[in-house]
Amino acid sequence: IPARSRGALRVSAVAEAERTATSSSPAPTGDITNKLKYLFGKEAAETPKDAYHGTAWSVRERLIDSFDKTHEHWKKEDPKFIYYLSAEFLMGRSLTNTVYNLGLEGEYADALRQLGYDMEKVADAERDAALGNGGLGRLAACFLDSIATLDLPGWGYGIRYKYGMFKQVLKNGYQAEQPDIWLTSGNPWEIRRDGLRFEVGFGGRVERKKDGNKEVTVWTPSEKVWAQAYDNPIPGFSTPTTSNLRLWDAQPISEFDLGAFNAGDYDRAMLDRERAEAISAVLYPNDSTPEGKELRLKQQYFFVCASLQDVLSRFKATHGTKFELLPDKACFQLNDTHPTIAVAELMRLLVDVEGLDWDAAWTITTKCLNYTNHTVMPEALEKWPVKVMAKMLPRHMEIIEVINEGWTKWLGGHLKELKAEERAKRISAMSIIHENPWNKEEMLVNMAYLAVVGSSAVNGVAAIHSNIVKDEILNDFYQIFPSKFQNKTNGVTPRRWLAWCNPELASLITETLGSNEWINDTEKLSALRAHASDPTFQKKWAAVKHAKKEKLAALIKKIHGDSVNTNALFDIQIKRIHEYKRQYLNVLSIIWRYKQLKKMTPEQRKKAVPRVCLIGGKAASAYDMAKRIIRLVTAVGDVINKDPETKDLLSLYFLPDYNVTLAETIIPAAELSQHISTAGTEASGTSNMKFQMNGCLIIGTWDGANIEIAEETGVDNVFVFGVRADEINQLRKERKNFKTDPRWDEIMKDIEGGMFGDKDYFKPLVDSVNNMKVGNDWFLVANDFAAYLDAQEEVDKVYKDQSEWLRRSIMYTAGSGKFSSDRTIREYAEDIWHVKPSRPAA
Ligand code: 8GP
Repeated sequence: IPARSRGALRVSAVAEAERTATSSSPAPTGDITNKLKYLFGKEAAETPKDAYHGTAWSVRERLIDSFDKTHEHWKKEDPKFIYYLSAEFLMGRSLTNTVYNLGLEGEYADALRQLGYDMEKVADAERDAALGNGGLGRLAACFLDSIATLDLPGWGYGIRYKYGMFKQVLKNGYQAEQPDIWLTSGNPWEIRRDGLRFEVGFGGRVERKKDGNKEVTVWTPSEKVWAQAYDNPIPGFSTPTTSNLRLWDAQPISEFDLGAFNAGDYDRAMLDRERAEAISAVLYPNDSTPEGKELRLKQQYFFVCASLQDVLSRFKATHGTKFELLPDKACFQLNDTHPTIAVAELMRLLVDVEGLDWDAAWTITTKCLNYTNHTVMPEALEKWPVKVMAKMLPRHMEIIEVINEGWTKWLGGHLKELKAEERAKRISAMSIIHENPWNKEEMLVNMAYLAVVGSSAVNGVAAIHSNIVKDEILNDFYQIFPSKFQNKTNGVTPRRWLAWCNPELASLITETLGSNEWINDTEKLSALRAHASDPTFQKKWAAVKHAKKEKLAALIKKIHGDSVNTNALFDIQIKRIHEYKRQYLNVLSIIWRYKQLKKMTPEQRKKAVPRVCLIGGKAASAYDMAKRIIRLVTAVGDVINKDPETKDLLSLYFLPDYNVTLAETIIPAAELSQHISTAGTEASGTSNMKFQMNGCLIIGTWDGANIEIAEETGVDNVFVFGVRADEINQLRKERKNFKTDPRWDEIMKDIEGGMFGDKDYFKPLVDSVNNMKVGNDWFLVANDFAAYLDAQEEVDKVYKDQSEWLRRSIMYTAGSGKFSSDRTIREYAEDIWHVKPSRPAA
């Protein structure tokens, strides 16, 4: 990070000097070497990894000071708190983000320089905290950054997975998964809270007992574990506030069975520990497909139970048993259905443990909880078999039954105007407990329905998605409670996703706008519009993009050993691999482009726009079709990249192990990014916002947040193509009469004929979009193919006019103000949480 950019990024040199002067912390150089000596037994930083460890443990202390001050302040003020309950937090790396957010970058960069290191190299030694799969988990991480930056009293709660998101490697072009062992060298960004732990039970029996003349319910679990708290301080930017992400680690109640050990039964001696630790061992590596595993339900209950006990115990310490005050002091956001068992758990804690009557507890519970839906994929709307729930959480199953009885009874009254038959149909359609449509023997608990009934507010994550939630997915409920339903369009933190990952562009923006206030007030970026057509500014803008492309090219060289043409258009699609996201469509168009280039004369080739196409993303380990798509990308790349005639004009690389850190290098370098899901399937998308902030043009469908991005950027600046969401149902019905494009037929024949090898392996892929008996092209790849090729042609045309391309690029950044997660969080705080900022003294 050049000194110039650092200067331009600073909040203000004076503020930083004041911070350093008032800080009791030792000078960083000495502190870094001290940490190395006393924590790692090293006399000096011999490697970047050593330098990382020394720096991180030193920065950690500054973070803890800020954390303590914030929490003392909040304890004194006792404001209402928001608790963000999420099974996933995709945090990425912490060092750079922490030093920048705390305004310590100058101090630590200087200290490292004195030790002979460069901050960027040192930061590279950190492993990603990858406790999430994709969009939903990364959104949670952005939200924490904004909650802290906006001084909102709030925490995240989740699971401290021992193994995070798997590491993806390519073996002969196929995805292979390796465990992500991220904690082996210790984690300087967490604090184990000794003694702060809660018991969590599973299984067992439920009994009614007499307590005086009152009947009480007693649940005696057959298995118990400790949930041990680990705090991960979350620094806000340009504020003294440091918030918290509290993660729970599962530990055995009894350390070790010495009796069994002495009797020679070593396996049994360790059994409890193993069983307990399994709960927080692995993040389920699924995006949009729930594993019907008991362990997953166990994980969900585990972190929800510990989090609610934790919040209630803090509440009681201040307010005793005045639980009617709870909704004024705490609210919980359920990040998708994963934490929905909170509805039943809060009822259990209030009724069984605290002795409240049912109705009072229900009023409190529904006031405290809110639910966000993140996907329309039906397979991801969790439903647990009643049998599984009753076995693992018998008391919760009873509570859900009582909730459902009350709910369906209330519904009967509410719908009394309807004819009996119609009423019964509606009630049955909205029952939280219902038959499995594919197996009439099995009853299911519908977690989304439970979340809606148990919450005050329900929201989708982009305007179109919130409408789909209202009009389709939860339409029955919307008709009953229209005012419960809201939209909260997603956002991303402009700190990590523009200022810190692209300091060169950030400096140029700061220089142009005259201050760096845009970092916390992204609406200010709109002033860049006035410069969009200025050739001098465009030149500077282009120079930054080119430098970032060089950096990405160096990474491609490191991974694949190839040098790519950095004057080519960098065309990128990075996201989880899924049929609905249609990486397949992208590859097909690359094949078509290749075939066209092959047919051209050398003269014609001179006029072609060169492209470097990059695709990255993980496929869920059990998602066979997604894995075939990855193989198709690598197979096509193998052919194209080796062709001396065209390789400077077209190359295709798969970037393995796509994660937060890789995104921080890829996004600033991108010129065109692809968001080409079948309309109506991508709830929002958030990488589209990151690309937009970094001045990357978008080719996309009229889907998710693409729509709002286009509105803010100017629809004419975006390459929009394809069928619209409201046409999808009809098109699916008419699919068998669809006449495919001749170019499509040609490519399909090429793949089937083995042009890229592996033809048997690709057969199911070809069938899935062509063979009515097999696949029916559910995601309408064939329908959008021709329109997509047209849009790609338009991309080439505009790219040839660099001044127009750069104008658009600047307009993207200028239009990205809306997509700061600060805006999103402000909306949640005002419309749903009713939580107000409370900033500690500096
Ligand atoms: C994602 C959506 O697919 C994406 O469009 C959206 O931007 C993001 O959430 C944040 O709102 N959904 C998920 O990541 C998701 O549903 N994951 C769970 C199934 C694991």
